[in-house]
Amino acid sequence: MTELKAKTAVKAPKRADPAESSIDVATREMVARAQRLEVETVFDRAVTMKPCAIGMQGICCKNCAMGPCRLPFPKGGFDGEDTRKGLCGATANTICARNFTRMIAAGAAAHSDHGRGVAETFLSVARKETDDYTIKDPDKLLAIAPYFGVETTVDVDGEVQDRTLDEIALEVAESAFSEWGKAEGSVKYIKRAPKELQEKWEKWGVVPRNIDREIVEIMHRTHMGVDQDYKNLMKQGVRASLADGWGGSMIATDLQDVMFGAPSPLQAEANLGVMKEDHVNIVVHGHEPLLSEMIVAAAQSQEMLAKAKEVGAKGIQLSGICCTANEMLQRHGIPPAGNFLQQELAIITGACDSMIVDVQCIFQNLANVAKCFHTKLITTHPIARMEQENVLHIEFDEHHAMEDAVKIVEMSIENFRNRGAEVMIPRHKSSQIAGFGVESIKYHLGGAFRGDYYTLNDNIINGRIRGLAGIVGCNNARSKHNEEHIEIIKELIKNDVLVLATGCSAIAAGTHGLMTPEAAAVHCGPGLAEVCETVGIPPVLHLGSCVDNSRILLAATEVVKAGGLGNDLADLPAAGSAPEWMSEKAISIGQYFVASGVYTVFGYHMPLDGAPVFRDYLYKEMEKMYGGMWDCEPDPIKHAHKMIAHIDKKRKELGIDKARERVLMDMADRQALGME
Ligand code: XCC
Ligand code: SF4
Repeated sequence: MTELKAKTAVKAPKRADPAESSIDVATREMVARAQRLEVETVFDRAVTMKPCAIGMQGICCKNCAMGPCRLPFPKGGFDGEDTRKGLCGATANTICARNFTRMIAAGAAAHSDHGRGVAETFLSVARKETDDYTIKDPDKLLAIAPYFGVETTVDVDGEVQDRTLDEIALEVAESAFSEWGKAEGSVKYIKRAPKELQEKWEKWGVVPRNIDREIVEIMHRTHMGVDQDYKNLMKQGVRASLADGWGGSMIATDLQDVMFGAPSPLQAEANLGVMKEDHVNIVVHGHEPLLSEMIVAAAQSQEMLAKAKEVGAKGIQLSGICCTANEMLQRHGIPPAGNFLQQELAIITGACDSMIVDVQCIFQNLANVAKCFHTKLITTHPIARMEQENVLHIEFDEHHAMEDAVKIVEMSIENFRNRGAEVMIPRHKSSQIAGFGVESIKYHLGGAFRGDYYTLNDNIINGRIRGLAGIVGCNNARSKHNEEHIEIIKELIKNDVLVLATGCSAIAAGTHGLMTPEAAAVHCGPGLAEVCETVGIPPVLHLGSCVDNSRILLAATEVVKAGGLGNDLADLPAAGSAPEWMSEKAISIGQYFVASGVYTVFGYHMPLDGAPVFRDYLYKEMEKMYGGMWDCEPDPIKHAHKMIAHIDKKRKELGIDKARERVLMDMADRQALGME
């Protein structure tokens, strides 16, 4: 026994192979550097720790203390009846569906609690309790007011007059804030969906009442001994996911736009190479632009620049990780230093003077990595603290937001003095055009006279654009970093599918050079390349952070409204995908895509294999209800082609499959004639 112990003690810990860790050279370099410095990263842990085989199947129940009950699906299947039961009699379907809906609850809660914070801050703005935030985009406020039942004009003695912005803001803020807990009615933004889709939701009884209630009800229904019918459980799962996508997330996006401005296209860079050795490097990581907007303003002030020079730095380089990166990129052109799996690596450069985090997707291991360098790791949100003693907590409050931001920036500047000699920033970075949104797509792809999405629709109908794909979601240490994202996106654009990207997927696309207009000539099929070149857009449009998936829903709704492509999102030649998903938020997103009529394919793996009947319900039956359904395909090329096959099926149903053949033939003919 002691001998055995001694043996394991001397055995060197397994390490990841840097070349296998990522398709990105900067990431590989940093993984190798971490290993040289003996700093452990997620990549190493992924090779030493295997995922639990029972959990992978989605059939472990620990919802009461008579369990955990584990109901693995036997390798060879069942000879006769599936008699698996937990102590209480819960079937594999029930357990799997309970676990799945709880993932939706957690994901919807994360997005929507973020949204609540935004609504709360907007209420402070409207009540004039803070000067740090203002209304930067009054047009957006006027555009959303009607959905909250707020009039933008008033009738004075038979004359229509504009109401003041202050009045409108206050009413919108109060109405928006009440979406989380109102006693009656239903989530208001549901009315923004195409009519046919709303009717489906009514028919299946999944129109969300208020945002919080749907999440709470999942927790109730999945408590031991409550809902024991996977279909009924999923009904609630759908309802909560809609409260996220068409509720909490959509309100978050809109009110962020009102306060910080709706994004418009801009040029920026991406990847770890954006950090600068001779600058103070502040890396902001997490999800909420409430904080990062203030950090951006503080870091760009002359006063802070002067302070940075005092400590010997040439300036302040701000960059982001995960969705905070996307928020700062979309509105200010601040570059992302990386996506989810690159968070530890930004510190491993040795040049990260501070990493500021708020909520979601933050590795606790950041604290351990920060210990090996001079980096100050600062938590800022009351609901997200870390136990390690080297982590600083500076609580951020919207009432003195700028003050907090200045304090954080000053501390980062001061920490530049503590830089060690061991700095190594990878040289790799790419340039990209980001900053797209519903409004800017309208501007770029709208018709000159008819406005709206006419030109986009026209190009879909004539077949130059084969269809649309929403590629979203995380990285996952169980798959090679960025590989699935990039291979799937490349395969789609090669086949003339225009890609709308958000979250860490969008950062991957930017990092690998797919978000430049020039990428069209290199990677796209002839139809899509022609459209991109004509209107000057990249073949992959950056639509923002994960709450901004609501922008994809609204862009698709605009396409339906512009006409010629059916009456519902389910009619569109479109598909969704989360190639390297890991977060419960991705499950909520996937579910609201599916329930909105979108065929949605996840990569890696889904925790459903232990309950094939429930899995088939998601993969097949849901289509009959909502027009969209789940699927899973780890192989990136097959994954892309499943999406393309769905797009082609929809083109056929719309009767526009022939048009595409004609266009491509024309193009080939023209090429043959030397006209291209
Ligand atoms: Fe997190 Fe939003 Fe996933 Fe990236 S994509 S790993 S959730 S940061 Ni949202
Ligand atoms: Fe087991 Fe039922 Fe308790 Fe779940 S709820 S742990 S299946 S007894």
